Formats: sequence, structure tokens, C-alpha cells
Amino acid sequence: MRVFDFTHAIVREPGRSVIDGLREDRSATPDFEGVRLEHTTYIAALREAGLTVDVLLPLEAFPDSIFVEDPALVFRAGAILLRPGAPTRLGEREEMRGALKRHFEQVLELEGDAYADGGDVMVTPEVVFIGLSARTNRAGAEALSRALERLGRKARIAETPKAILHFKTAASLLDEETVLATKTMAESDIFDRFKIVVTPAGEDAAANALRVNDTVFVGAHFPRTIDLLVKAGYAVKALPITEIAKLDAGLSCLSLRW
Ligand code: CIR
Repeated sequence: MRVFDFTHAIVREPGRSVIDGLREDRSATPDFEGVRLEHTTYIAALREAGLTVDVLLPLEAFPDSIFVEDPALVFRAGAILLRPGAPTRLGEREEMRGALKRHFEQVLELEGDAYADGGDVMVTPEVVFIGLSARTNRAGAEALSRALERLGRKARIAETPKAILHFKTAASLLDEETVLATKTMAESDIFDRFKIVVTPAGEDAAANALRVNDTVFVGAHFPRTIDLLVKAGYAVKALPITEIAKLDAGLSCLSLRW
């Protein structure tokens, strides 16, 4: 099985509080109905790709809790409960525990007071990249490396370029040997063993794409990236993500997949 072959996913419906989620740019408020519609469309795309989706109930107390990828990391062999780096998101960890216990026999935990967000973790066939960021500190990355080892995965800690929220804000896996990455990420030596498709100018945010089985999910508002990927032979599913993008998020962080 390839690292992007999945049969299951966990998502969480947005609560009304989602519009109060963390975001750098306070100028445009996301529209709740818009977020909900984009989220519903995303779930439908996962199902269409063949996944069984466990939809968790909204959590009004945690505006960012639709981004289920940040408090946990899952593999077929087991799950890891993380410690999100944003103080307002740390409580999402406990809210995820029950769902992980339901689906996985083995649930490991990031211990101590270190922190790591799933958005900083990119699983590739050989290694699992852990990007250091404002949300993932070195102690968190090291604790996560040890947990990954217990699940039979080798970790590689990397620097996330400055001003990028999460490692996967700027890169995603397209296939076993190719990544989609922003120019900045492509120019670092992080992906020296990969072929790199660079996001076209003005479409940096398209790098937060998501390979699910034979399909690559890409934001529908990135026509040049879509064109590039289609020409390269990928089966692309264009998904609306403009309201959710106002919350500094993309397509990978909306689900946990295994
Ligand atoms: C946050 O700042 O935590 C949320 N508003 C967005 C999180 C997006 N997650 C991700 O990129 N992995």
C-alpha cells in the first residue's frame, strides 16, 4: 500500500465559532455558511475517493477544531495524540482521544510540555518529515520522532521556512517520489531526494494540496496549479476552499486519514 492509500478518515464539523478561528489576516472574516459548504464538499470528495468518513460533532469551545490533523497523527499501525502549539488549541487533544481509541488499538501520546502540530508532519515512503515551526518546537519534534519509531517510521526533522504556519502549508506529497512545493520550499534542500513541482507565481497556497488514493485534491481557486498537475498526468479534484483559507488553512488539515 502506498502512503497516500487510505480507507478511512476522521473529520469534524465546523461549529458557529469557526469564524473566530486563528488567522493572521484579520481583514476578511470567513462566512460560516461558506465554511460549512466547503467542509461538506470536502467530505463528499473523501467519500468519492473511496473512504469511510467518521464525522465528529462540532466543538463550539474550540473554533479551530475542524482542523483535525493538528492534534493527532494516524497510521494503520496506530495513532499518536499530539500537543498543538497554539494555546487556544491545546484542549483539542483531549477532544480527539475518544475518536482515536475507537479506531485504533494503539494510541501513543506526545509527552511532557513539548508541542507539535500534525500540520508540520509530512509522511513520505522513506521518512516522515517533521517541520519545526511556531507550532512545533524541537522538543516536540524529538518526542514525536521517538513515537514514530515505535510505529516503525523513521523521522527527519527539518526547518520550516520562516513566516510559514505549518510545514504542509507550503508542500504536499503528489506521489511516492514527487512533491508539490512553493518556490521557497523547493529552493531549500529539504526535498533533495524528490522531484519537485513548484507552485506557479501567485499560487503559493496551492501547495497545501492532498493526495488521496488516485486523486490529488487542489483548491479550485488555483487554476494554474491545476493546469500544471493535469498536464503532468495527475487526476485532480478541484475543491472550493476560499472561506476555510481565510483561517490560514488548506486541504490537508481537514482530515486524519489512514
Ligand atoms: C490555526 O491557525 O491553527 C488554524 N486557524 C489553521 C490550522 C491549519 N492547519 C494546518 O495547516 N495544518
